[in-house]
Amino acid sequence: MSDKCDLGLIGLAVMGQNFVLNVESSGFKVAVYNRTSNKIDEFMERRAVGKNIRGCYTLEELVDSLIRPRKVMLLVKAGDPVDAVIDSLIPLLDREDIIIDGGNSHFRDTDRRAEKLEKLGIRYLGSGISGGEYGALHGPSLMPGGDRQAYQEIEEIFREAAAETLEGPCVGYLGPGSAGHYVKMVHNGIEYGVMALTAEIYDIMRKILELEPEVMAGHFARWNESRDSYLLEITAEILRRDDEKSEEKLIDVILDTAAQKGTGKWSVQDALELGIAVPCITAAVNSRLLSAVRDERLKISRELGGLKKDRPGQQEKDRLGQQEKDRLLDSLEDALDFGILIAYAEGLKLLEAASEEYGYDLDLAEVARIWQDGCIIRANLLQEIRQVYQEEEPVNLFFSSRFRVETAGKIAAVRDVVRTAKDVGLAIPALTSALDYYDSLRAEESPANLIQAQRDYFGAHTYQRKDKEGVFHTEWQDIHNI
Ligand code: NBP
Repeated sequence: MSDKCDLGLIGLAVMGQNFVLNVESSGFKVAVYNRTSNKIDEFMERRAVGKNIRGCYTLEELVDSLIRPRKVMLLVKAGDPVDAVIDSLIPLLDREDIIIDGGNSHFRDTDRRAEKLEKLGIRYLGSGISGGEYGALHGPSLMPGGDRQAYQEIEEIFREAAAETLEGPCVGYLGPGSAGHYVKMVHNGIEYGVMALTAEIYDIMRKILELEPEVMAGHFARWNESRDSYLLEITAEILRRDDEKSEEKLIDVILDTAAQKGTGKWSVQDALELGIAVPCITAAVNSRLLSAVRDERLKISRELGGLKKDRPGQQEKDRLGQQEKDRLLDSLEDALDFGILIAYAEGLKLLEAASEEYGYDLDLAEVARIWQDGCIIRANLLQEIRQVYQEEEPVNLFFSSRFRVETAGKIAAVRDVVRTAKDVGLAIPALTSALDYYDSLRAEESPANLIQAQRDYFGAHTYQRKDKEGVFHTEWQDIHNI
């Protein structure tokens, strides 16, 4: 038997280390390399001890230790590091060898790299990986795209490493070029949406319902019994956790500013490029931006902050009674379901448009299947979403035969939650945007007739009419006689 390795892995940070151990545990031999060599020592002396893993201290050594055609996977920081590693690998690789970028690369970078490598005869795959540290080790959701033949050659490794559901491993070839990284980007966009919605529901629970974290945790955990959503599950766990450094709950001592690495923003940017509205996801990105300007918020809130501060005397008067609180709590459950469905609907609409524009030829039922386990947005809901796309081509996910009636049935509760929050001045942008998305799409008439007229008024952009074909212009004012 050859002592050569099945896979070479570059980048021994959180994802790399765990993914290597996962692949090795499935019976493959892996060679590893990291730019900073003490991380190789550390890994080899601790987590890799006794395993079929070879530590390599140069890229030459790594490449020489691989079975041909060589399969080299990168799990390094997205951006310039990926180009730097690829440039160092090029002189060492032969035609037909395969490079797999498993990081969160921007899809346009993936297309650029694939094009460059194709000219050299090196095959390229861009693969999204979701599931964080735990998923990388125990089974992530893998979203590969690029050279189809190359995928077939690494398929066995990916299938063994991926999370497993009754419908098979959470991996599948998604399409050419940057299809895999695009799907991962949108996965993260949806993730932003679901996280923002969950945070807004938590905010209502603490500021309007005045619940303790432990009690909120109980509600999230109960709601999650039938939903099996990873993000709801961890929300309940987070809310229960005591702080080790104080007497408080940990959630109460964590600073209220959220960072972001880019995939949410990229989803919104490309949605705008493609002319696809993703308001709930956009609101989630904006929420993080607004949370980050803490100094500005603190200054303004000193004068204007606090629920109902702009309506003095109302605070006590309008405090909800127990019955109203119970009703609101029930509404929150429906509102969260609704918001989450809209976040998925927006993401899937974006994928539909991108598939068309970039020629990915995505199978949305397969995308939903791959997201069913291993990833951050996994939830039972994805089984239903998968069935929708197996059975029909819905004009919108929320309007599919499976979700249409159910969604309409939740709307009164959503309006109740939005109204209550707005009334006391609590910002819930993701849920409000989700509701606006729904209301915009169910409106027979939009107010864009006025916008057409305004554009024609100041810019002679012309307008279309309801009653006649063609384009029209009105001389709204006689500019020569003003
Ligand atoms: P990081 O994104 O923190 O990257 C650290 C790794 O990149 C280290 O191995 C580092 O080597 C290497 N690196 C850098 Br930085 N610059 C380099 C260069 N110029 N040449 C070679 N190597 C370089 O690691 P991560 O959190 O494990 O994530 C890896 C990828 O997976 C990223 O694209 C990330 O966005 C994506 N991802 C992460 C998660 C997660 O939960 N963390 C989840 C899903 C996807 P060094 O040790 O020498 O500095």
